[in-house]
Amino acid sequence: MEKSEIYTLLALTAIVSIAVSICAFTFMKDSFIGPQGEQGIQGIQGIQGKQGEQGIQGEVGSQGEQGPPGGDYGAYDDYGFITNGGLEERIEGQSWMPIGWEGGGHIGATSGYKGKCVELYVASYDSSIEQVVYINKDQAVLTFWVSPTPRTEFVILQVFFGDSLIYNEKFTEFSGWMPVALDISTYEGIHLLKFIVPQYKYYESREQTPLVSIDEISLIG
Ligand SMILES: [Ca+2]
Repeated sequence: MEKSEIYTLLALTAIVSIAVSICAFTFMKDSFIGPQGEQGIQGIQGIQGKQGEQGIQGEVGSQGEQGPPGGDYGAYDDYGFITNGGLEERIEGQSWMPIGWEGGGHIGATSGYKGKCVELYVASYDSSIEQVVYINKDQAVLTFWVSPTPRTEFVILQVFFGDSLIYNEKFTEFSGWMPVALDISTYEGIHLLKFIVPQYKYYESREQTPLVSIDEISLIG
């Protein structure tokens, strides 16, 4: 054999050997591992929605009518036959006693229905305010505002006109300002008008004492 023929034979042998190896590998691979699936195509992203149109703004309302002027309150306002029925000004040196009134007991003052008001507290003694009124009629109407604060107890408010008990109310729940109107049969002359929170014999001093607030006392004939 010539030298060139030996080279050719060797080359052919190598080629056949490689081909056989590739075939064998491919055969084994196909025999044991399935073909890999194709990757899916990614979906198309949706189109973004349009923003809605802005609503039309409503028309501007017309301006309301002006309210009635505020009531007068302050020093020495007399409500009918009552002196200082608003309980506004205090007697100097007696911080809680309004001018025109007398009384005693456990009395306070705070913001009222209008301006200031008087507070009558429950105690082991009466808390009261009173005023002598002159009436030139035989019929009269007493009006006032009341706000009870019984706390966890109760609180009683009584109103005397002379010797007559004309109002007697036991409050067991707090209330904001409530109006009270009482018709009074009377006669011309002087009379004692008295607001009283009676003593409570079982009273024990507490942090939060029950009380009744009174404001804007008016007596007209
Ligand atoms: Ca007042």
